[in-house]
Amino acid sequence: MNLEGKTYVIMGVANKRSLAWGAAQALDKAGAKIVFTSLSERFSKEIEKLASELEGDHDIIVECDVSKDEDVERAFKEINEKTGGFDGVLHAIAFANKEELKGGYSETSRDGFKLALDISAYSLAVVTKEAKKYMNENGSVVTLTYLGAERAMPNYNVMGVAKAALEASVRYLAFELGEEGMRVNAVSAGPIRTLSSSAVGEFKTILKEIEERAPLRRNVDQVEVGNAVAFLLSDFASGITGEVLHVDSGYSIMA
Ligand code: N5H
Repeated sequence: MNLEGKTYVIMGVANKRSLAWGAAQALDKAGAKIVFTSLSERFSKEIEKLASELEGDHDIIVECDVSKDEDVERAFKEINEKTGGFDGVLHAIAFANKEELKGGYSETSRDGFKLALDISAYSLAVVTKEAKKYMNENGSVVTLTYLGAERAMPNYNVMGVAKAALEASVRYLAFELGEEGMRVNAVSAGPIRTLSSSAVGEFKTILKEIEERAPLRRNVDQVEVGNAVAFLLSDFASGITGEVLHVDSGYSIMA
């Protein structure tokens, strides 16, 4: 895949295990230019260090807190000024309070629900609103989701509800942006050990079940998710919008 001359915005790299980092590697390999957004200076430092290992020169890091409308507005304005327009955005951002990722869903607090839905689902709408002002023709937005949006899974709880809202948002945004030739899709990744999954107690059991039951009998990794993200961001996927593409060794087809 050759993406020379293309520029993509990646939101949500926390460290080298991040799925967003898998996407950065795929885009870099294809020759694209990457702009990173980071929540705070702490993450900016980590991204700077990681980006220096890539082949291309990706020196633009813009701080962006998706919980604040004016921050998203400023960040995309700044990205546009620095790049002169871009071809797509990867939204790889989610958050839920730890206490709500265990036990029963009925125990979810009102504030915890609001927070999870705000950061994990609403943020895609505001990011898309600001990004579409500056995206080039055929621009593409991609987000990350998980099977817990479609099925009830132990402990995923409010995140499952947030991902269901995120997947519905993908469809509504795809309908809206389609008129301008822009696309919106999601990649539903199989479980992968990352900073956000590091606190999950039963993670080993979840990975083992995929090895036993998924058609490919193995787990997927960041690079495989990153390659699928790069495909959806690219013109190779020009006929695909509003879609949720599973990159999960086929696990989701199984009864
Ligand atoms: C069924 C499962 C296992 C249980 C649920 C895990 C859910 C994880 C997603 C959220 C986004 C994780 C999260 O917000 C953790 C935070 O409470 C604490 N962590 C942090 O604050 C770190 C420092 C920052 C960087 O993290 C964030 N998010 O900002 C699902 C798993 C099998 C698959 C999985 C892990 C799915 C997923 O959505 O990530």
